[in-house]
Amino acid sequence: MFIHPSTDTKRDRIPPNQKQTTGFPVLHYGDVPEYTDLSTEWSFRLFGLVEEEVTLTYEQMMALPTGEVTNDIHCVTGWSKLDNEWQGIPVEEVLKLVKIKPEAKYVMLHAEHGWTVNMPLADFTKAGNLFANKHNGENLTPEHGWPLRFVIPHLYFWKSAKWVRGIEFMEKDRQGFWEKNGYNMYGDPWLQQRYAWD
Ligand SMILES: Nc1nc2c(c(=O)[nH]1)N[C@H]1C(S)=C(S)[C@@H](COP(=O)(O)O)O[C@H]1N2
Ligand SMILES: [Mo]
Repeated sequence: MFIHPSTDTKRDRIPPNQKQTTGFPVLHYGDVPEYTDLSTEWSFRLFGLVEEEVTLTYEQMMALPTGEVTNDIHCVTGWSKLDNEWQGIPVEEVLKLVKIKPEAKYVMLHAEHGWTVNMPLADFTKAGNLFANKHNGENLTPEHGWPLRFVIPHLYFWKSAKWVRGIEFMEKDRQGFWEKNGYNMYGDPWLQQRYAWD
């Protein structure tokens, strides 16, 4: 469960230069993936700096223990959406399947169509982060990331990869898709780390 230190009033939960919305805007680059059979068209790969790589089928991924997290979404384009309930597989459950090498300090999440996003390993492994298949009790819709999206509550929402298909463990930080296009390597909404120079 993610609880931000300043949850006393809603106003204190909106970072600088953000506006609250009650809708759920859809934002991404490229096409929404379509699947006819997840058992043959989908897999989840853990690779890079691990002792042994692992590839899970959809069935194997969905058989892992589940958890929940509540967060406030802060999109770098300026909208915030409070009190989102996510259900899915906690990162810690997925990480039990591999032995991460000590030199690994960053991860790159790989999503459908080659889309990527980077973050420090220490942020990725924070309690509360999960691979979600449900939002507010309903299955994710295709445009919001079905069948599986990452959710990292403490960073801008672009770090929450939709249609996620794998985790790469890395020694050095590398830019993901939006980071190559000028977004910040880290993305703390409270520090307004929107662009590379922030
Ligand atoms: N695979 C993928 N995930 C992505 C993106 C993307 O382009 N591709 N965009 C990010 C951005 S910029 C935002 S703001 C959120 C939007 O999620 P939503 O459409 O569910 O609101 O998804 C993030 N995850
Ligand atoms: Mo975004």
